Amino acid sequence: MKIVDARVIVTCPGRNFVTLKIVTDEGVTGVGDATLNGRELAVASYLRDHVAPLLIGRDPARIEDTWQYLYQGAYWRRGPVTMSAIAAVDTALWDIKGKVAGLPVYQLLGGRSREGVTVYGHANGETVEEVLVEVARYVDLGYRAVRVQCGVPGLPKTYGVSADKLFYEPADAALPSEATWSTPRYLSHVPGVFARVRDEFGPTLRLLHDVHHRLTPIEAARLGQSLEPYALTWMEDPVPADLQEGFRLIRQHTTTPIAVGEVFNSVFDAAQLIREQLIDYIRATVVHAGGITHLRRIFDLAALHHVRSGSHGATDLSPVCMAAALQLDISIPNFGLQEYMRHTAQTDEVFPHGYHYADGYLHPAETPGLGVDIDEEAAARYPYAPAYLPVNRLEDGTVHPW
Ligand code: CS2
Ligand code: MG
Repeated sequence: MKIVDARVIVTCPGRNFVTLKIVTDEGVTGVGDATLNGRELAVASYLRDHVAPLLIGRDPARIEDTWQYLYQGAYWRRGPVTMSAIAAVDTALWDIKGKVAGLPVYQLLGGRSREGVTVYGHANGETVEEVLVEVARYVDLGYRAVRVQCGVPGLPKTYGVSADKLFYEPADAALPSEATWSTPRYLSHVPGVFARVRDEFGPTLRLLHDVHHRLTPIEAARLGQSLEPYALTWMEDPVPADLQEGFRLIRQHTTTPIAVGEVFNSVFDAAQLIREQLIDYIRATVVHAGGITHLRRIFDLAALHHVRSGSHGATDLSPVCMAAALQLDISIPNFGLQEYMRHTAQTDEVFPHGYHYADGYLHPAETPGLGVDIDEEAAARYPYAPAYLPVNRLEDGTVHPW
């Protein structure tokens, strides 16, 4: 079998997605997600101009060899653009391998380790009262884990808090919008929100919170301490993770578990965090961390160090990424949680998929391969539209990590 075509499809059914479709001479096809939020066309060009020509004529069965060829052969290693492009190729090749074998990809990864993939949804509101209503909505839908984000009094708009419920889109403008941040206002407000949520929903509902990298290590340590009575499952992205040893300071002060990794693209972004057991959950995902092949390597390293998975699953991770993530989630020994932000009906129309939600779990498709495809005719009806994540500033105007 040989690869005869590798098409890059850019579509915007409510938000932008970049998808690679690999076609073989025997008619078997595979898909891979290549979406990099706000930088979509850079990956599309990388794939179209620099990767697709190298794939033609290759044997699609050689997944590991193709990964190494693209990673080592480029000379320029790592980085989100490169690793998203490699991820798309890798994911599409696993899809093809599954179809050729007549098995869902998870069977090729060692088979099931669990009955379903526990997911968490986003309950967010401007006020605590709104948050409580949103948490109840997820509990009613059967969710066992809920991420809680609340507006901060005195700040006009908080990232991760939106008017739309069940679905929302953080990339909200054709040029970046701006949000304002105040650490003192935030730190004084958040513990009270979790006190109310615990009070209302009891001790067993798993609660999570995303800090979006906005604190320094000592501020994060204080937040972690102040949240200890409410027994969070995790505090996410407490600080930017460029300085991995920064997490030591947080760790020395709090037992609130830490999750990080949605912007990671290589095992080397996480190696120190994992080896020193500075985190509890690694949130890298298929599309941004080099595909199934490389993410499995990260999860294996994590398994040796008591770190569990908690893959990113916001709306910018397409149904193709979600389908691939579920194949890994169901098979690895150290699965923790999977984020699940629902897609719009238009997105679901463009990406027909066989995975489904039931009673707090996602279940991967049982069909051969990943169990997802792209409807190219539907995709063509939604042309690319520039959209960026907001930029965050302190009250004095200083640009601040979002
Ligand atoms: C968030 C996302 O889902 C999350 O955990 O951090 O909203 C994230 O900011 C976006 O997916 C970035 O593309
Ligand atoms: Mg996050």
